[in-house]
Amino acid sequence: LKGQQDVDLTSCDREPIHVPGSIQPHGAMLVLQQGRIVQASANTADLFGLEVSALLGQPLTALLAPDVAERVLHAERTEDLRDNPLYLLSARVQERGPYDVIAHRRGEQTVLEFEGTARAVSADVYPAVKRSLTRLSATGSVQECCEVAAREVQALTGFDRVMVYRFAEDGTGTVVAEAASPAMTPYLGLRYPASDIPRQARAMYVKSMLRIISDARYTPVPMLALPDHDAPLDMTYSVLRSVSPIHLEYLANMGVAASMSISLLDGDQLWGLIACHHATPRLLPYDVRSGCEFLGQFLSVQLSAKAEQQLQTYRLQLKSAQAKFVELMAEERDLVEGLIRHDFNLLDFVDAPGAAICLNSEVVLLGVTPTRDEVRALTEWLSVNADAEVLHTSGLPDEYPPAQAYADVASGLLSVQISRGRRDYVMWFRPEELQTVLWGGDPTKVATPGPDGQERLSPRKSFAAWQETVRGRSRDWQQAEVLAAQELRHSIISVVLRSTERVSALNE
Ligand code: BLA
Repeated sequence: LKGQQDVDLTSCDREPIHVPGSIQPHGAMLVLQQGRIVQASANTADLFGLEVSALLGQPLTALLAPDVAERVLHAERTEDLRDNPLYLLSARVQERGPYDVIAHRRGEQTVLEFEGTARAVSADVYPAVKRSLTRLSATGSVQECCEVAAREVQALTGFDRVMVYRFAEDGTGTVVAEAASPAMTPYLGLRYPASDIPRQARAMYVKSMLRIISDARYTPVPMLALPDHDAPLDMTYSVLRSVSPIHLEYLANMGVAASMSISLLDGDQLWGLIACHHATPRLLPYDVRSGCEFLGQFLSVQLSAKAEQQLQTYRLQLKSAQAKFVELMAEERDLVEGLIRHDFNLLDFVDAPGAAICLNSEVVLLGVTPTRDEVRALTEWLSVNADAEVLHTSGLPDEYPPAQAYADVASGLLSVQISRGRRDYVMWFRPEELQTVLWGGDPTKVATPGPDGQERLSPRKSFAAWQETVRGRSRDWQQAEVLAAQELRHSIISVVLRSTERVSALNE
């Protein structure tokens, strides 16, 4: 534990958060091996009135009544507790409790966790979750699904704030939906750097779906062990795992006393989290958490299905847009006119705020673009340096330094080559993403001091680093967009060919 307190911010990705050697104090932990207690948390005296020294090396009956102990051992023999914490039973220990006993297996060992919680809500959990699932199934888009999920989780748990936090490819995350009590400052739409949830934490959250910090100001309780059994326990699947002190400091800086998060997966990738905050300490009973975990799994499946549907719809939309262009170009007998003159134009084709058509030494601009001369210079560079029929980049200034001057409007380029020799191109531009993002860690704001009085941890520092990495970068082009551009190229070329045939026929 001591070593962990010394962790500094530069080694965030390396902090071994799965083996903290301690737990949160709202429960107690026992580790069994071959029926004997080989590790126990130091707080058993507080919870059960039994010193750890009286438990280590003893059979489970030293703590639990024989019939209760037998139920635990039976479950160990018969149920699949591997990597999967399961609610086992509610038990009294030495006339105290009742406690929720939650068990899972790690290799040779069985981990038992005792939580003392009010179970009054228990009977309502199942119908409430069922209602939530019905509402989630009735949603249309990914966005709507996230909004409903935030509301439902808030209703199930009573947290002050429930957010759906979605990861981008670069690991940054955005609050895409939020249900919060009116007293909370809204976080909706804000974006946070990747380092706020380091890599090993994300990897762990793919394996275990839910974590709760019931009081972010807690003092961790160390695990004690028999001499030959003191290898630190891997707590990936434990419900009482003591969390990173760095993260606790982060929560304190945010004014959050209790936090819970549920993993949202797309296949085996972490798509996002449902993140919950409470201004005061809060412990949810295990069965409510289980209900939330189930809801998270259901939501994950819904999100993947809806994202796939939306992609299909976008593909169809791109296809019909392309068909429409072919029609317009044929009608106009003039390619450029066909591409720009109508209400429906190039800017509706792929999602970009600017486009340019360079044909027969003319440059036509649409929307937000670099200047005509800049575009002309760009076509010269393309004709010399790019031999691909379709070129796409989300970091143009890196590849073509003159673009640094207009990175704000064209950090991203999707370019279709009609004729390389004549420098005929159709292109779309995307702005630098930095310009379009609302940052949660606003670098211009004064930071709140951490618990030790110093501003040691804040999203602002990682923000500065991120800002450097995304300068001159735009949102990525989707594969469907690149393919659509490729197909549009074929249509344009066939129209160009037809019109040259017409021209040469006239000249003959
Ligand atoms: C974990 N960081 C987390 C978690 C969240 C965030 C949701 C999951 C744990 C939980 O459920 O509380 C981040 N929380 C956010 C963000 C919002 C939010 C972005 O509400 C936005 C609204 N954190 C840092 C830095 C480091 C860091 C700089 O900001 C490291 C140098 C570490 N965050 C960190 C670690 C964990 C974490 C180590 C894992 C905690 C654990 O599970 O042990």
